Amino acid sequence: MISKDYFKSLGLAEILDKVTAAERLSLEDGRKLFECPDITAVGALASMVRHRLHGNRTFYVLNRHINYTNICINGCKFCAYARERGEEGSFILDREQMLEKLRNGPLTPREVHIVGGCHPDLPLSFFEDALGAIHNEFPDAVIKAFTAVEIAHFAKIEGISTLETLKRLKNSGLAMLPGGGAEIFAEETREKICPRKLDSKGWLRVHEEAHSLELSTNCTMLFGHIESIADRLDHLDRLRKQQDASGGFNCFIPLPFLTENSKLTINDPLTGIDELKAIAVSRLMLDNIPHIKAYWVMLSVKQAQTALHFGADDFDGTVVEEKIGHMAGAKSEQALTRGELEEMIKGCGFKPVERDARFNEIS
Ligand code: V47
Ligand code: SF4
Repeated sequence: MISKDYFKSLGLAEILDKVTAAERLSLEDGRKLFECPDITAVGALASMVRHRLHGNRTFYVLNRHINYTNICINGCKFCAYARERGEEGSFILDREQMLEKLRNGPLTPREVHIVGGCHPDLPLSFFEDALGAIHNEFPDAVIKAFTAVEIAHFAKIEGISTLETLKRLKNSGLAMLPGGGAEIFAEETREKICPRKLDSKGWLRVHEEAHSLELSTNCTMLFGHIESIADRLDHLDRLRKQQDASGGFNCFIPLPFLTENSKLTINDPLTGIDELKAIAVSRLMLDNIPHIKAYWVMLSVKQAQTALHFGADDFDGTVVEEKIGHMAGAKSEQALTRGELEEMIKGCGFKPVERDARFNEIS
């Protein structure tokens, strides 16, 4: 237990008081936390919040990722996954191929996570058809599909609004949106790393619309590239404000930038300590988002385990087949079994709890 005097010596006494009283932290508080030289003090504060919300429980889900295409018109600088149409290594999975992956996988997933690049001309009917078939054959699996960026792209191709696009996909079985595509909201930085992508306001608007249709969503932040600490805090603040307004974010996923095969060169790659601090500060700033995910694919399994002591409460899932992080150099496994997830969670002193995609506990 770290003493109050020690927090005081680090300039964090006021923040300790606010965290104890469950009061909202200011952006200035966030800056102090990022500047604090003692990561264990920041982690202890985040752990207080994590324990208040979830006790000793750490969640996991039996899920499966499906990436339906890597053909993408956006050309984000950091992305090692996307290819141009006709380029070697480009692919598209049709409805049957997606179904085959689900039929032949090692488990019956409770959550199917479907995302892909922004393909130049796949029509909305292609996705309605695929979701409808998956929903029909796997009615117990929650379909979490398409980032806000893809939703806005489908809407543009179809010449309809993003709200209408969401409604049509919901009618075909869409239950949740994943959190990808948020990257970093600060306009100047976003313009440098993903100039063609849906802008920040658009990303937040699509999530607001999803929330209005009672589709819950996740949110992310890509960090450790060229963004500043102020950019990170601004990002967390915009998410917190959106959550105050529309309330449908379930889980925040901090994504450390993986540098391999990326056109974005950076001077200061993240250390493990930087990653843990960003996770802890996210837990502390996002007082209105229930869950923080330690996404083992991007963090590595060992770092994800450590993150559970720095504010994270969800270990994500079995995943089965992941391409976005692995094409960018992720050294983590492709898949984990239920047994491995449970052992890893127990191994760091937490109680594993299986959840569904909406974080309902499965008994
Ligand atoms: O939007 C792309 C990121 C995201 C790299 O909602 C990279 O439950 C690191 O959003 N290094 C996709 N990150 C992944 C994602 C996600 C993952 C797991 C669960 C959920 C959820 C969402 O991956 C992209 C982008 O921000 N990304 N390239 C890279 N080189
Ligand atoms: Fe396309 Fe997504 Fe890669 Fe950007 S991050 S180039 S939108 S696949």
